[in-house]
Amino acid sequence: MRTQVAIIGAGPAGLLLSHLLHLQGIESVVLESRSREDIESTIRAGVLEQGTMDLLNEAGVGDRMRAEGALHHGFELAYAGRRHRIDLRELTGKSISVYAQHEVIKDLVAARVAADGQLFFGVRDVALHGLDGARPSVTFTHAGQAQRIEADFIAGCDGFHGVARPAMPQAGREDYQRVYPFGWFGILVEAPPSSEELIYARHERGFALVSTRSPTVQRMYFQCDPKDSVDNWSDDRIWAELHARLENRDGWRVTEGRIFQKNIVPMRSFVSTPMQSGRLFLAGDAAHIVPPTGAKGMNLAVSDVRLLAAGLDDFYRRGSSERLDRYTDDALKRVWRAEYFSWWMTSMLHTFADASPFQRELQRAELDNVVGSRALATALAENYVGAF
Ligand code: RFL
Ligand code: PHB
Repeated sequence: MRTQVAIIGAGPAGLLLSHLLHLQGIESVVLESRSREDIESTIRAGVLEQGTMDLLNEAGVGDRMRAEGALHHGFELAYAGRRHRIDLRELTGKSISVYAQHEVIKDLVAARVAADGQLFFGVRDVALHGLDGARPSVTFTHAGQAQRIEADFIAGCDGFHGVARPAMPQAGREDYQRVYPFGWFGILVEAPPSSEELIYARHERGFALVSTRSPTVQRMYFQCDPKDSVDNWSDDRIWAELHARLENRDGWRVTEGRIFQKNIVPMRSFVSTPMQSGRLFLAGDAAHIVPPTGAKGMNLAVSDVRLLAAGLDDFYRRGSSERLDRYTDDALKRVWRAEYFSWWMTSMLHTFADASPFQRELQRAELDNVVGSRALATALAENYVGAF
């Protein structure tokens, strides 16, 4: 088989790249180890920045997002019994949308299928070859058959645990990492929204987040031990913990409902550089991870592939590799700002078991500063909507 760009991974990065390339008249093949049903039902991110919405709209895959996603013009920071609104629209002129990542995946898969795009699901044994030459290739197994794709370029969009990053030549690589001593316990609940906007709450017992998915399904998270097991958490224990962490002076309470999914996610910050080597380019979680507190992961995957698609367009249309050569530098500017913001939000809102009383007071003072200073609230809002 022969194509222009072989794409490994059908997450937001791989699928959107394939779709953008198609709009530019560039051929690609997407290889995904999971099934279509699996990628279309895995619950992950929920918050889309305005720039992500704009790109999905421009690329013609925003119809369902506009109809079913919920536009949010602000969110709340809750601590010490009080809720404080961060008015995103007033502070930045921009808003965000809450639209589940697996819905974005469904829209992108539908667009690729409608355009007769080549997608292979359930592939095994993906291996990369010839990365230094002008003719790299990928071998894999599909439906029991050994296959080989020759390509001009390979895009590693296969997430944090994929094969593309480990295939990079090791000389000159630099990885940056921080693993947090906590995780997030996530639940999906059958209930109406408890609040019109997302609530990020800091409490002595730990962080909690009230988010949403639809008028009938809600998404909530609370800080937990990353080694804990969902089996230790009965529904009653979960609700007691959420009520405790969301306690407040105005009598507001989170609305309970049937919990139909529980999971625990670890938290890390990670950046692997450079994001390219020869004809191999990494995009999204394959190159970097942020803790979810800043809601940046999927948005970064989208901004990486926007740059990569533009670089490939220049290469094929004008024969210029200048933009491709700059890909790592261009992508990392945004990546590091998002890394900083995600670390900041995480540090400000979670409890750290080893924090001294002094550090705990500083954390509260920092929140007082953010909600009390228009300048700091604006900086927070600009980062949250991705206005950089
Ligand atoms: P993905 O989505 O992990 O997709 C990679 C795909 O590659 C496949 N794959 C392989 N395929 C072939 N061969 C191999 N050897 C392969 N190895 C892996 C995988 O099966 C998969 O389908 O990476 P991508 O495209 O870079 O997208 C990144 C985002 O998924 C991620 O950053 C976000 O989900 C992070 N995130 C959030 N991001 C936001 O922008 N806003 C949010 O509100 C938000 N909330 C979250 C989040 C992530 C969370 N979890 C579960 C970590 C909330 C949570 C709880
Ligand atoms: C979500 O709805 O899944 C969500 C929202 C905001 C975050 C992270 C996750 O910061």
